[in-house]
Amino acid sequence: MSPTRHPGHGLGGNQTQGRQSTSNPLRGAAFVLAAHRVDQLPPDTAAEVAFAGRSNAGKSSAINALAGQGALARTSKTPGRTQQLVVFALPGGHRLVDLPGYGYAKVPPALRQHWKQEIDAYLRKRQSLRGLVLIADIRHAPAAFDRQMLAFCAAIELPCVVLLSKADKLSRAQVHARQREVEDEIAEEGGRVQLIPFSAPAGTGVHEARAAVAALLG
Ligand SMILES: Nc1nc2c(ncn2[C@@H]2O[C@H](COP(=O)(O)OP(=O)(O)O)[C@@H](O)[C@H]2O)c(=O)[nH]1
Ligand SMILES: [Mg+2]
Repeated sequence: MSPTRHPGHGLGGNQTQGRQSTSNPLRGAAFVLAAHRVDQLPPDTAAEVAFAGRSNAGKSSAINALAGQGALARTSKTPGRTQQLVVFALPGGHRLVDLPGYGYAKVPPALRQHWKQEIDAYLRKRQSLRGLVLIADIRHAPAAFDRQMLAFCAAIELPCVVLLSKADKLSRAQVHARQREVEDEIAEEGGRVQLIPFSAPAGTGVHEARAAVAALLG
């Protein structure tokens, strides 16, 4: 299968560069392509930050909140919809990459294996990759695959930012308690990890997460 390109978007054309673009470095993000294999990605130049997480964790919602755009990445109430590597270009030539969501039971085993291999190859080989943003529902213990991602990042010394999503579902006290628990739950995977309680609808952690992504991109 060949990568799909959106006709209306591209590296050059975006109309969102207004006054706000100076305060939000991710504001001008624009869809470039959706790939089925790592070798279909754009040239491995400049800097890239990848977004990973269980299906339905809130990955697309987080990308939209960070970019300050309502419908940049497609959100869904149906888990398992995004089974592609979706690339967004930033005005400065850097990129955000939405990795396929994992852990969705209804994905056929062969396809799941395909994506496991592609994510693995992507993390190992992508020279422009500067960091990973892992999105995990604050209410749940990190999944086995979340832990594998964290351990993998630690092993290759890739900085990792964990967005503890759906923080609006908990009280402020519960959010703080869960943050400390997750710190313990992921401690054994090691590595440089920044934890940020996050809510797309409430805007919690959005500025902090944007700053973290911008810092990774350099
Ligand atoms: N309450 C709440 N719901 C969220 C949040 N982020 C995502 N959701 C909802 O969770 C579902 C999955 O979100 P989506 O961004 O598509 O998840 P993805 O599969 O990880 O990309 C959708 O119904 C979203 O509206 C959040 O921070 N708070
Ligand atoms: Mg998604």
